[in-house]
Amino acid sequence: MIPLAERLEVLCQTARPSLPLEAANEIDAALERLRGPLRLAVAGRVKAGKSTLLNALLGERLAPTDAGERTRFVTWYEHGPGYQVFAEREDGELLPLRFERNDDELVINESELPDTGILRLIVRWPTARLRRFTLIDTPGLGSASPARRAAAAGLLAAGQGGLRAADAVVYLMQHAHRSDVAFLEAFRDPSLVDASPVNALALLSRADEIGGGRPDAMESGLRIAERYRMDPALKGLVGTVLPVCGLLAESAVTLREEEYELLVRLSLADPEADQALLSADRFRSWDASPVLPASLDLLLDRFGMFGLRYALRAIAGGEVNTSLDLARLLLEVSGLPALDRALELQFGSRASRLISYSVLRDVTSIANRIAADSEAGRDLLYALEELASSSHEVDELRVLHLAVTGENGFTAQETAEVERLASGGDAHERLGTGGPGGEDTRRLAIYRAAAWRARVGDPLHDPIQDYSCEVLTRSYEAIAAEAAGRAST
Ligand SMILES: Nc1nc2c(ncn2[C@@H]2O[C@H](COP(=O)(O)OP(=O)(O)OP(=O)(O)O)[C@@H](O)[C@H]2O)c(=O)[nH]1
Ligand SMILES: [Mg+2]
Repeated sequence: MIPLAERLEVLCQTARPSLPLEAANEIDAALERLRGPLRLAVAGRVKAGKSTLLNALLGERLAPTDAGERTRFVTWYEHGPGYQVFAEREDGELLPLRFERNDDELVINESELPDTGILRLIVRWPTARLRRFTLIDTPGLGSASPARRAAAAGLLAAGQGGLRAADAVVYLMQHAHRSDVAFLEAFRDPSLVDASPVNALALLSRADEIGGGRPDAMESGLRIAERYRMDPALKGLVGTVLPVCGLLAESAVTLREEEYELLVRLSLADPEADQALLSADRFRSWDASPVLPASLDLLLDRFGMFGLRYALRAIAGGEVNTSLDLARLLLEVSGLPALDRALELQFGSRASRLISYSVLRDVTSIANRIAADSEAGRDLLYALEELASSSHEVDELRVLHLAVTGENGFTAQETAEVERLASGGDAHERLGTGGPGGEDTRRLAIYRAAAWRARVGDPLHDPIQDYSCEVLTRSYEAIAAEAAGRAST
């Protein structure tokens, strides 16, 4: 089966010479994305902890964070060979911006930029993480500033010229406010997988603050996230819900030796430390503390009350003996490793499909715009619509969506089977067998195809169930055909 990305490129290249130049250039830019990494947006309400989490994912403090409303512009963190920062104006011009590193933090000179007329900031950085994902930070939804509100909503919904900018989204929620769900609904495309469990996941953010930062805050976070996972409203919108403490994750991945030493000194001040840790105010005004007041402020900013209590207990109890030990422990409790695994499973493994699909949508939207005035545009639009309806990769994503949302009534085991099939892996990965196995692969695929085919036309089925069974039959038939082809060469 020819991959969707390839068919899309051939189709666009064929149409290109007859298209208006501007549209042809836009299409070229959209196709360029097929060769780049997945674009993952971090979204959520103001102060949900988006930029802090993004830094944790990056392993560096590049995104500005603050207790007050901070992120002004949609900001793209892309992999680059060197260090560069630009502002992209709405007319497409790139303005280089000055920046510096201050105490490990990236400080961009953005104060002179106007609130309007700037499409986004682009930070190019040689961070390994960005090879896999381009990360997009967004101003808070519900921001007091209309320009920031529009920027955040525009990125995730229609965006410039109807293009969606992100291939996948991580949505941070502190609580499941009604407006959170309404927001997710707003950028869900019922006809396909747009903001569906296939390309969105939700985080219960700042989970350490649950119950005032008690020692069991993260366990409570796990339980609440589990409840959200079962919530019918969220189930149809996001693949999973995980608790995360971005602050601890960020501190863990950027922990400095001096910070560890300050914590060790505090841990020796028992029992005063226990008293000081009763509240943030007490901690800040801890007169007889063994460290300077400015250091207390710094530690509180970096770790929060839960993190301080957790770290001091671990140090005092001899559980950790080095800054590296502490970083590992904080990272584990922050929930970041679980998030990393979910990102890989949900987005990483099917990145090429998610990208191809969102490029297909972008190009279709360009063709749609020019169709009224250009015959070649109209022809391209028809060809793209035909491609969307005949692409097996798109069909598999659709079935995945139907399975994960429970709309086709699949069991958990069948849903896991669809998840495997819709991954971008090898035949044996898609079949769930241990390794490449020539004849075995073919036989197993034929057997599974037959099992799904037998279910097509079941009188108790609705059309969605029949469609799902047909698509899976074709998936296995294609795997069998490919295995047969390999065996005969
Ligand atoms: N306790 C705790 N505080 C956090 C956490 N994540 C972020 N914060 C703090 O919350 C404040 C806001 O964090 P940001 O990362 O700037 O939040 P944001 O969502 O990017 O905010 P805007 O860009 O203004 O919408 C900062 O003071 C962070 O230190 C967390 O997991 N736990
Ligand atoms: Mg921010």
